[in-house]
Order: sequence, then structure tokens, then C-alpha cells
Amino acid sequence: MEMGILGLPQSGKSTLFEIMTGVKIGAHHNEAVVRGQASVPDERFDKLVEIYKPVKATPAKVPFADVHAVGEHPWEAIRQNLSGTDGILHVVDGFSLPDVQLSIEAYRKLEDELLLSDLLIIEKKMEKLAKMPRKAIPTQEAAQNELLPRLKDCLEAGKPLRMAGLTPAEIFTLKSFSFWTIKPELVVVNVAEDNLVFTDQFATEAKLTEPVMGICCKIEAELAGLDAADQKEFLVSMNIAEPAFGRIIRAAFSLLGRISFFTVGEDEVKAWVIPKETKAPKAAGAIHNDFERGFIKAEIMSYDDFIAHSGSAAQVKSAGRLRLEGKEYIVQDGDIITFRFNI
Ligand SMILES: Nc1nc2c(ncn2[C@@H]2O[C@H](COP(=O)(O)OP(=O)(O)OP(=O)(O)O)[C@@H](O)[C@H]2O)c(=O)[nH]1
Ligand SMILES: [Mg+2]
Repeated sequence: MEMGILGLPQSGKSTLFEIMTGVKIGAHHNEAVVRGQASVPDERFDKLVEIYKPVKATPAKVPFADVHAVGEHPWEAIRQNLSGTDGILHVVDGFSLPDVQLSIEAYRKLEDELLLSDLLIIEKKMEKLAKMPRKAIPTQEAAQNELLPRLKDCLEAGKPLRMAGLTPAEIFTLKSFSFWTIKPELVVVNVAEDNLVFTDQFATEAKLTEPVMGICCKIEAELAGLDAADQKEFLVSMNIAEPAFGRIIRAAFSLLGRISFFTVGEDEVKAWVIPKETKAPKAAGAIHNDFERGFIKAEIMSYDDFIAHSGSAAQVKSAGRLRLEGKEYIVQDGDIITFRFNI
């Protein structure tokens, strides 16, 4: 799982990457791509840490990749380094020119490049197939090929492939193409500090189906440089409940279709990252392969029950709210789990 950061030159990609991950680009200035992990802010996790006061606290993380694409073939560097990512964070410059239409144009300029890139791949493939006798086409490719005309129509209508109405199985079938516009996308408008309403104007006028969020990277970069107490004061003085970068990380996390479950104890409180709709044994496997192989049961408290019973596992149990779930149980976001296994 990884989120690739894309955007036109000088839109604020690296600034946002640094704010979210804490990784300083300067230390990696020779590298074409810099990777880092962003902690997902989660009030539930903070509360569990407050209750257990563990030796170690490990929040959920989202990996981000920032490409330093300069020189004559920036597109190649981007393709090489980001084609394997699962989602796109598209940064739009909303600070250098205070004109919503220009920002929308800038957004479309890059989106059109991505559409065109996908279209070229499809056309090339269709051309190649047209020259081949039907029998020579490997059967495993046939399923892919049947979808191509539909994808081509979608792109030619100016729509990204994520709007082609593909089923998860079809998306899986097409994985080897590494299409850009099939990936889920989060649009982040980097606004000027005195123009926070710009994002709403952008969203209203651009009428995108993708989620749009705003941030002023300049302010938040300053914020990231302060210690926790000063950060709080700064936020209060700016009348901001939560820094935008935290909301952006959370949005990226859910865009990638991830949820977290918790394991708790005095040693460690940890948020484990799993795809939505994961069954209990697979979730156990996120902790250790042996947990999956030897899975017996999952002992589960919901976070809400735990809090409603004063943060006491014993009270949850005596109230009959501790559940024992088997192999078919689908783990829910916020479940607090102890796995029983046999190895
Ligand atoms: N005024 C203002 N300047 C910003 C903001 N965000 C970034 N910048 C400035 O814009 C310039 C580019 O920022 P970067 O984060 O390096 O942008 P980038 O998209 O990574 O640039 P490239 O990797 O070169 O394409 C820097 O000089 C930043 O200080 C912002 O919110 N407001
Ligand atoms: Mg950069």
C-alpha cells in the first residue's frame, strides 16, 4: 500500500510530504524518489494510549512517495517511481495565483497527461492485438482485452478510468497495465494563508467526483516546527480545530480502503492496518503468520463498549459485551482484539 504524490512543478508536493511524514527532503536531495510514513491521527488510539500508558505506542501509518522530477524527462522518473502506487494525492497550486479558474486549469493539465498516458497504453495494446490471429492470444489476456474498448471510450470522453464503472474483479484483472487514472485520487489544493475559502470555490467550480481537500502548506510547515504546547496555542489563535494535514492523511488512509483494529496492553498499544472486509484469520496474519495458521477465535471488544465501560476490559466482560468470533467474522474498524491461536 502506498500513496504517490503528483502535481505540477512547484505546487508544494515536497512541502506537503515533509509535513505529513516528517521526512526532510533535503537529506535525500540526490534521490529521484523519497518515501516516508505518515501516522494516521486517531482519537480512539490516543484514548487507548491514555488508558493503558504502554511502553510503546504504534499508530496506523500510510506510506507516501514524493518524486523529485526535474530535467528533460520528468515524466519518466514519475512513471518509474510511482506506477506501482495504489492511490494518487494530486497537489494543486492554489497559492501563487489567486484565481480559481487557473487552478482548475492547472489541475486539468496534469489530469489530461494522465488520461493521455493511459490512452496510449490502450491504443498500443489494441493495435498489437488487431494484428494477432485470435487463437494466438493467451487466454489469460482475453479477459483484459475485452475491457479495452470500453476503457478507450471512457478516456476519449475525457473521463478517468476510475469513472468507468469497473468492478473490483475487473480492476484486479487490469492491474498489470498500471493505469494512472484507475487509481483512487485525492485532490489537495495548497492555498494561500489569507485565502482559506479558495478550496471550497475550487471544489464547487471544478465539480470533481474525486474528494477535494484544502491546506495551507506554508502555515502547516511552520506549525510542524513547533513543540506540542506551542502547536496547540497556534491552532487556537488561528481558530483551527485540527491541522489539515491530519485530515488529509486520514482521507488517504480511507481512500486506500484501509481500516485499523487495535491490540492493547501495558507493553504496547498498536493500530494494525488491514483492508476493509478482512476476515479474522487474515487480520491475525497481519500480526504474525502463525496467528493466521493456528487461528482459533478472536476475542473482541468494540471501542465504544470499552469506553462506555470506563476503559475496563473486565467490566466489558462482566457486562457480557466481550465477543468470541470465529473464522468467518469480518473485522470492523476500531475493534479491540485478542487472538486465540494454537501453534
Ligand atoms: N506562499 C506559499 N508558498 C508555498 C506554499 N507551499 C509551498 N510553497 C513554496 O513553493 C515552492 C515549491 O514548494 P515544493 O514543496 O518544493 O514544491 P514541489 O511541488 O515539491 O516542487 P518540485 O518538486 O520542484 O516540482 C517552495 O519555495 C515553497 O516554499 C504555500 O502554501 N504558500
Ligand atoms: Mg518536490
